[in-house]
Amino acid sequence: MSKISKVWARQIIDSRGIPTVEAACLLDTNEIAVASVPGGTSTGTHEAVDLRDNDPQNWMGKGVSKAVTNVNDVLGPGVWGMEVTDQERIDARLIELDGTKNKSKYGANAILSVSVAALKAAALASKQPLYMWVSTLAKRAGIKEEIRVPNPIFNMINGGLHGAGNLDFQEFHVIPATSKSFSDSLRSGVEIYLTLGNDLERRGAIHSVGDEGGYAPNLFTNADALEVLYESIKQTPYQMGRDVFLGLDVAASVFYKNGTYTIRDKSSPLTDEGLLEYYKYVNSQYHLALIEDPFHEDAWESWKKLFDTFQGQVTVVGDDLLATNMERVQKAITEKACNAILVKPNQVGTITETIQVIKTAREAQWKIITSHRSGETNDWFIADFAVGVGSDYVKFGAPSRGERVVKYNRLLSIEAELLLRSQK
Ligand code: 2PG
Ligand code: MG
Repeated sequence: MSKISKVWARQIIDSRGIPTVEAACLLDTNEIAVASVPGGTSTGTHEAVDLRDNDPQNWMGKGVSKAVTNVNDVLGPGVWGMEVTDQERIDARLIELDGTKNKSKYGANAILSVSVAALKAAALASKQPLYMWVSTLAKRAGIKEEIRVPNPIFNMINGGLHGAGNLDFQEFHVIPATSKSFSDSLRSGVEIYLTLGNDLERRGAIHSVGDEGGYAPNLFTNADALEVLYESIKQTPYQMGRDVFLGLDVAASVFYKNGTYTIRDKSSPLTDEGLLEYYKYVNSQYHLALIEDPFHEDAWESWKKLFDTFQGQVTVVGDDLLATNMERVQKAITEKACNAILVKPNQVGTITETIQVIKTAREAQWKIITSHRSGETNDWFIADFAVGVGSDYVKFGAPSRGERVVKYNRLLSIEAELLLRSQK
């Protein structure tokens, strides 16, 4: 038995230089765990509130000193003395203290920092690797999946709000076949990433990398990005449709305005029907394995139509649509709007609520994709979390940039550790 004796927070910066919250949880047994929270750019309107100071004189309005104070003055003292392995009670206490539906009083960033710091401290207290402790909690919640190292989804080209401003779609993915081990998948991801870099350089299109480590090239249309990716893969030993597949996170809410979608590939703005036709064309050319956020976050009818059209062929992933929110997940299950969820703990604000959402999605036979945010720190917690809840996939960006690589490398280390344990 270990009790929380103190929790405190501070402001640090994320991979884009934007402030974020880091919290520490000290136990009466003297163990201490530190956790920091990520931040998004293409944040859905249905996400829990990421509390910012909004003071233009400081940190360009992006400071989190209020969230830090909320941890130090209210949330931390609120969980002092609690048994650290009682994550469900700790999270229930945090939710109760905040008291709002969208965590707007103290901030989901403040609340999640405490929730994750407690989770990490509990793993130390129970003398288990973090992924095993997460698995214990997942089982406790009724999730049946065993621990597994998920398949990576690599974001090779960054567009939308994460790129250089000349591609509308946010992410162009390469997804290794699920039959591969994680280490083999990582190797193919890296080889394709480096080949793509050389190819873009040869075409005179390279423009450094975007927020998530994928290239942010000078290309003319979204279809061009898919074509370049396709051509690069052909130069590697990996066969498209057998060893690797393509995917898209369109993040369509970002370019949806006044009822239409404006993309470079078309001379005039598209209606929802027009955009669906365009996706059908793209799929006929590139055989997408998945498509995330194809329409804006409240276009339920269009989502249903697309899901119906692509059923069995393309995995349809809800990110902004679902916002890791139980009510929206339940609605999407009933309405048959998608069959996979992008899981981001900071969209909801506590570990317990995130696990409950995963359980509900699993019961509907959805695929689980555990995800980073575009603004990350070097905290690799999300890798252990993904393994512990038995995710099918992880989306941690390109195999480049420290804050992305630290998570992929953690998965390598877990893969090796699990092998060692199985041979004992
Ligand atoms: C997304 C995420 C992560 P952001 O849309 O899937 O890739 O981006 O963190 O900016 O919301
Ligand atoms: Mg997304």
